[in-house]
Amino acid sequence: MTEQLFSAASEVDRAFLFILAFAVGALVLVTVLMLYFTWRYHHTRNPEAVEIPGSLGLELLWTILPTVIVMSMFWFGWTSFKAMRTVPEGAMEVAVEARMWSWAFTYPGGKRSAVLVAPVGGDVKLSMTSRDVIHSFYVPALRLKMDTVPGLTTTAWFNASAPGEFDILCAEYCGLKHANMITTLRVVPAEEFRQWLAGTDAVGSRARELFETYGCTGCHDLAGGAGAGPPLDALGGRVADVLLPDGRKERVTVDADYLRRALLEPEAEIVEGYDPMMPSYQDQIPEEDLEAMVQWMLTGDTAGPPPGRELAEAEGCMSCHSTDGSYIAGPSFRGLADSMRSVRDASGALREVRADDAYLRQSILDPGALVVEGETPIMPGYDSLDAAQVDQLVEYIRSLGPQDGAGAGAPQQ
Ligand code: HEC
Ligand code: HEC
Ligand SMILES: [Cu+2]
Repeated sequence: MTEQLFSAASEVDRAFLFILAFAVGALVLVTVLMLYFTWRYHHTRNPEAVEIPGSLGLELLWTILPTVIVMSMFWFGWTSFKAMRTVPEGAMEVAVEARMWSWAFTYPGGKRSAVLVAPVGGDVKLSMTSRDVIHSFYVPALRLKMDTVPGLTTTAWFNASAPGEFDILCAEYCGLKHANMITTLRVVPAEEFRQWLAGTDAVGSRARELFETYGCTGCHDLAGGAGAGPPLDALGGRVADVLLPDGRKERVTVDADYLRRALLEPEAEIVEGYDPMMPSYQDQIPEEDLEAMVQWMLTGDTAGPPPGRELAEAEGCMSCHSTDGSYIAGPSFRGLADSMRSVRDASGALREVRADDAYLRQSILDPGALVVEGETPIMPGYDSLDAAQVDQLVEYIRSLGPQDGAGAGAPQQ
């Protein structure tokens, strides 16, 4: 069995093993008896059928024995069920919202996240619901599975005993991208959790990890120190003297575009005083990581990713929309803004519209009003978002293009 990090879950394993043991025992017993009887009561050995009028002893045995077995199974099941149902006093309540095809977690104080973060040894109560169809919240490591039902709040709780990252899955088939409905339970030490919840943890810690993963820290210091390359922290707004390939010198202000170029075509601008030894990372870093790193270099640890990006992640937009032009289950956000869209209105008439802010806003709040030609109208309406949040999302989509005029990805079914 997989790792198990919830004490109440050990009772689930016990109930499971107990029932399994009896099931295997019954299978073996019945099979052996069946073979024995076939042999023992074969008509060559037993030509005359005998009528047995009844046997009180046997009848008592096969009534009482199964009753005891079934009741003990019930007892094991009941005690483990009770342990998992009885939420301890003072548990931290996290709201779980399922939708096609993502999970969103809302913490006391309103912080939202697309991964479930929990403190080691802390009691966490989950209040779950669904925005669309029935899903099922399943964490194998916690032995915890609970349906999320639209219009209903179901609850569960856990107390994770060890730090680490564990899978969260949807265990109820819920459409096209059901298998993508996965996220992570991240169990962290209590202090780290407190910082995460307060938003004062290094948002940069993910970006910092990326700089390690991609080997940047071999040449660059992240805290202003010297290295083979310039330090990478808080570059935003700084002025850099660079050499162009033709030998001219230029002064540039460091912004997101400049940093992207520095990673993708480092030879285009060489920072004065350094050797041109930085390798190009063209096609080697996924867009998402690239963006996180660029963002970190601009602002350092103090600020997170743009609010629109965070919102889009927390609201689950990313389970259907990509940011790199690829197709998931809807048009990509890349290059979407201001491109021309073929859409059908409610009457089914086809027309061309420009994806301006008003169109993007309407697409988020009331996606059924204009459906992109060739797409299935599976996008849920996000009328629970307030105007400022919708504006953030629109601004975020706008920040993703159009850059190459290629327009958003078309469905490739
Ligand atoms: C082999 C060493 C090496 C590696 C690995 C390396 N760089 Fe560089 N990097 C340099 C050098 C040298 C320069 C300065 C010369 C230039 O501009 O190309 C530089 C310049 C830069 C600049 C421009 C800085 C400024 O002040 O204008 C950025 C941004 C940058 N690197 C980011 C990265 C990132 C992010 C990674 C990892 C994905 C990375 N580098 C990996 C050596 C490296
Ligand atoms: C369940 C999958 C799904 C989710 C989740 C989802 N969308 Fe969509 N979205 C679609 C599909 C499919 C379309 C195309 C059909 C249509 O126009 O309704 C679409 C269309 C759009 C459009 C218009 C695109 C175009 O090409 O004109 C925008 C803008 C958009 N979505 C934004 C969002 C945002 C922002 C979120 C998160 C708050 C989100 N979507 C969540 C599936 C989804
Ligand atoms: Cu699901």
